[in-house]
Amino acid sequence: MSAQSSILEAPEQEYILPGNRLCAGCGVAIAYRFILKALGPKTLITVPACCVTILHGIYPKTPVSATTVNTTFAGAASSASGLVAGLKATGREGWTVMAMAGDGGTFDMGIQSLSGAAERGTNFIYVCYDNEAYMNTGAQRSSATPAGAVTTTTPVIPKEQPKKDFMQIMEAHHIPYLASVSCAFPNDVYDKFLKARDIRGTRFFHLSAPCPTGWHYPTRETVKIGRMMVEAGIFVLYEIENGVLKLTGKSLSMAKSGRKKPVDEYVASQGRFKKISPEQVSEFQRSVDAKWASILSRAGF
Ligand SMILES: Cc1ncc(C[n+]2csc(CCOP(=O)(O)OP(=O)(O)O)c2C)c(N)n1
Ligand code: SF4
Ligand SMILES: [Mg+2]
Repeated sequence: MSAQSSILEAPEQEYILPGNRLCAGCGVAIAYRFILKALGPKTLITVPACCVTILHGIYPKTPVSATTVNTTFAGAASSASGLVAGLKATGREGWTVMAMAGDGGTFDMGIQSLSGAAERGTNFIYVCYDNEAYMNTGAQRSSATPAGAVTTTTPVIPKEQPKKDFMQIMEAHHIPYLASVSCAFPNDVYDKFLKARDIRGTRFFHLSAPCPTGWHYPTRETVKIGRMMVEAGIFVLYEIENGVLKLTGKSLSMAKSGRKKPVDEYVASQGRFKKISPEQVSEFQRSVDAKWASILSRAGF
């Protein structure tokens, strides 16, 4: 990607009006605002059951000024496939179809419809916003929850299994564009969605979206926590276009400077890690370091 846009270069047009039902400090809303600015007015959205359904509100009132389908939990990609087919059948051109689903609705429940749509090369954007649990129903563990986190279904012994590497799964579908983005870096979000809008075929985004309610940190710290994730290499900002991986933004400057923070400060910043064992922290650091080294080597560092 060329030089990053300044946040001030994003259009003034807002597609999410002030006032919605998300928790204070929710990370999803920051990114969603810039996603919609990048995609523009000819965007059709489909949202399965998740916190973003709550943002969209109860029919007929909504703070989002884009036409949206509220679909079944596992059905985001099949619903998007139907929208794409409908546009084609009725001869409507120039529209972007986007599915906006949570980690539960993607890593777990929606994986089969997403895999099918990606294999067919369906012309749409799929966004998995990852708050690392089933938050809308009270923070149950998902396969995106990191090891060491307490959730309402791992309340005594924290989750033991590591987070699923979903980008690798999506890359195996050989789709033209995949990217990771964080709500703490909205200019990176804006630039990547602007680029993805004009690519044809299945485009996949993994969006890191810290959640004060489920991660147990003060609502004012969402951006700080999101930045910590990137600065420790826990969440790496990159894009893969036709198989070529490029680091972007903060992750690119970290690779150039050779500086990466340890995971300790991140772990200590959230109540969900209050029962993590020293062995789990060491394993967390080891797996982050291994992944960082492998991404750096792929990016030519
Ligand atoms: C088949 C089915 N099972 C369970 C539910 C209940 N349900 C609604 S939202 C949700 C959690 C969604 O988690 P995720 O996709 O991670 O999104 P988040 O709530 O974290 O934004 C669940 C379990 C449902 N709507 N449909
Ligand atoms: S539970 Fe988390 S992701 Fe859901 S609205 Fe609240 S802060 Fe946002
Ligand atoms: Mg979730």
